[in-house]
Amino acid sequence: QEYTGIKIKILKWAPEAEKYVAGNSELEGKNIFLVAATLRPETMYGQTNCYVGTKIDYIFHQVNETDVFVTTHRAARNMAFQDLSVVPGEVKSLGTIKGSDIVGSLIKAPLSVYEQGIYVLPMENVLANKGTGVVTSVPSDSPDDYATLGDLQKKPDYYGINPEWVKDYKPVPIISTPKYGDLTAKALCEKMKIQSQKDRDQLALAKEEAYKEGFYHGTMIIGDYKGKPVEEAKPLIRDSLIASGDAVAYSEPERQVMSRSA
Ligand code: ZZB
Repeated sequence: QEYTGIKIKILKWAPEAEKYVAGNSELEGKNIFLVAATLRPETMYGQTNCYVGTKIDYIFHQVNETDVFVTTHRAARNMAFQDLSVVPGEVKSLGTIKGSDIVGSLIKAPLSVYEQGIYVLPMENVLANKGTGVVTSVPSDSPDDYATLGDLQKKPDYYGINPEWVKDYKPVPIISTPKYGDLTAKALCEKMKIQSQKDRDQLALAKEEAYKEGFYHGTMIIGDYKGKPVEEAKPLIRDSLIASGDAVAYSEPERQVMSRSA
């Protein structure tokens, strides 16, 4: 699986994370990024937040002289063999943190129209054994992200979040498809009567359909490749994110990827 690892900057850590980072001398002066693995780099304009699993352990690992990535340990190990470790073939851990301690951090995601910053939020279905365990959220085009953001907006107390972290964040029209208009995920969730992130089976179907429709029939309606088919824009946006230093290539051995049906 060939992912794009999106480098998300920290503008302000949540209190627990702040305490941890401030007390860790190895992290001092380093550029720390949450790294989200995506298959849809062309959707990065529409990022409204980023999800972590509250019970997942993340590690701070040093990828070069200046940069530290926050991912699952499993992703760090894969990255160590892909030129993404200061010690080739080895993970250089500078510490660990629980997802729940990162929730509420204010971050800056490359290309997102929400330039003032977006928040790290909890998602129930983040898989620890896929990607980096950090999932960037594009509710306009990802049904899972749309359903989860809806849950958080409807029941902030239940999910233990501050309503301010979700209140002003709406799905952004970024891709137009003939079947579903310019908010594909919203249209699909409504059509399939998906109420929440707990509707796993329906969400798996909606995701499949959103992928297909977006990739084969989508047109960019925002950004440098506005007017171009998604199929053409996708590799161009990926290359430009990597060239600007805002993303890295990250691939994952097939056998490690948990399949949808597993
Ligand atoms: C942004 C995005 C925008 C994504 C979109 C999808 C869509 P797949 O297809 O099953 O391999 N993801 C990445 N890592 C995880 C994880 N650990 N746990 C749960 N979800 C994860 O899944 C790849 C996609 O699943 C990734 O691409 C990421 O969300 C999420 F408009 O990144 B994506 C129709 C999908 N649209």
